[in-house]
Amino acid sequence: MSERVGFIGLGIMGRGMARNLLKAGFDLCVWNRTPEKMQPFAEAGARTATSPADLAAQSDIIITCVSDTPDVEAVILGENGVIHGARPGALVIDMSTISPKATQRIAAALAERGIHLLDAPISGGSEGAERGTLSIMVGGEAEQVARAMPVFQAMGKKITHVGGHGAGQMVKLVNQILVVINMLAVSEALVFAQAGGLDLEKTLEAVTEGAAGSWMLSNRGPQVIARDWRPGFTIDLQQKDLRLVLQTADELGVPVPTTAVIFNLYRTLQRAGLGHEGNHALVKAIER
Ligand code: NA7
Repeated sequence: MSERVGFIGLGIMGRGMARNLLKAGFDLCVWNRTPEKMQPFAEAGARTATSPADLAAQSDIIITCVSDTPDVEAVILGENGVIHGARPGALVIDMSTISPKATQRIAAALAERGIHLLDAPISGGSEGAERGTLSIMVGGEAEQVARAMPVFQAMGKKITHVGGHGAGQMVKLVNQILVVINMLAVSEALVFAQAGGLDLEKTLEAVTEGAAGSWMLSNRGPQVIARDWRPGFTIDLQQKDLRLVLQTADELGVPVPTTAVIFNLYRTLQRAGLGHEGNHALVKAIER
């Protein structure tokens, strides 16, 4: 019999991932801070919990997908957190993007109770979450990665075990450096094209299949042209990830000059009240 799965955090990413677990036939329990978001899952056959501890008491594998480091600490280690309901031998999988160092601290706190942790942050945007095609970068013990594989396969396409606790988060930060520099490239190129009087759709058509092609250009380029700022991933969360990159780079003593510039461009947009828009609204920082 497959293990019972609990899912905490039904946001833009979490809702698609949890839905794919249901579709794959997992016995699923959900909890979300704003309870209304649990309603569609209850209607689709999931159980609902009254707190993270209550969810953990009903689950063998507990997945968290919430915003930032303090939020993961709250739902796992806080009052009514997962740690107060999970049994020894349970597996917690954190799929949020948070600090690699905090991940190691959470793993140690859980290990004292005999509870396992994997860090398994994701890439692929809301589209990837809905289609079950996420890239999942996993840190933790090999035995637990093997245990989690059926769950990962219901949500993702490319699943890579990259090292011990926190290594998944480190690889996710590498991913985010690549994402934002690609985003800046798309932004700069499209502003330049528009200033030059080009037909933007034709321009995209001409360059997408060549050496300049990228996921960002194919998926976000058309959205930028349509000035559709609905988020696959919000500026606020992108900013959070870049803060994690800058903090970690500082600890490692390594320069990340372009990422630092983009961090500040996103800050400009947050100050203009655009933090809820998609990360492809970066183009607005160049247009201004
Ligand atoms: P969203 O759409 O902003 O959703 C965030 C989710 O996290 C949402 O369910 C929130 O509950 C939940 N959340 C946030 N803070 C808390 C606290 N303190 N306690 C409980 N629940 C909380 O983010 P995404 O789905 O795009 O991304 C989630 C993670 O994956 C993030 O780390 C990304 O970088 C990658 P709410 O509905 O607001 O009550």
